[in-house]
Amino acid sequence: MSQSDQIVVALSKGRIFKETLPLLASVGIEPLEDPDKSRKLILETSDPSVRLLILRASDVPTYVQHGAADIGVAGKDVLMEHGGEGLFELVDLKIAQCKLMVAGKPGALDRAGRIRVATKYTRSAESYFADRGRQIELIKLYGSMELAPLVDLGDCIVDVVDTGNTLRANGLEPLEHIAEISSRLIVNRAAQKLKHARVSDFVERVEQYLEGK
Ligand code: PRT
Ligand code: MG
Repeated sequence: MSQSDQIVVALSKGRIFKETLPLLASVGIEPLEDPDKSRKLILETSDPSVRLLILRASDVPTYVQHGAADIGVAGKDVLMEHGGEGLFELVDLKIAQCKLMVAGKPGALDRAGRIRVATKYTRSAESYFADRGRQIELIKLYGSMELAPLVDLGDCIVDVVDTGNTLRANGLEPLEHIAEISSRLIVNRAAQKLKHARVSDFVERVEQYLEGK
């Protein structure tokens, strides 16, 4: 098999992997192992020309940008932070849907002066508050953002919210809506040209599956 027939797809474990499985199955691709059971980070599939890389969600755009993967599935939240260099965002897969929100204790934003914002979404938070002319101080976190306001690390957080149960369980509430989020099919810019036939076949089959849903 020549290089241009091979295709590497980058995914993250958890919800994106689970929700991408039916989509891959529809284009005839089944992983030969379950990433939640296997420790392998490269999974062969039922299609000998397709391999899956199992990555941290926020690393997917980086692997695709640099061509370590040809195709990837990443949340719009992750893509907004990455910036999209070196890749095309081709299809809205409408999976792993949620909302990017400002959240905090009730009334957390009703204060004069700088707001302290704890988040891993620093780029999105910066541009959201800048657009509204609100001065902020960013506190960079890598996870469990819901904890921060409880111990006065920041006035509010910027995080993705699905059911809102995690906010509620911690006495927080959604305060402002930043963006609707879903996962996107992304493609390395060079692969789009050099592996055109293989990549566009994959993308078209995914689009057909989505249209038929
Ligand atoms: O876990 P890790 O640090 O490796 O990365 P990750 O958390 O970004 O990965 P993962 O697999 O949890 O999420 C992958 C993608 O799924 C995200 O980039 C989003 O695009 C999307 N997504 C959809 C979500 C959620 N729904 C979601 N609910 N990502 C995270 N959450 C979190 C939420 O922040 C809260 O802490 O899940 C928790 C439960 O949410 P509630 O609102 O239902 O309580
Ligand atoms: Mg997570």
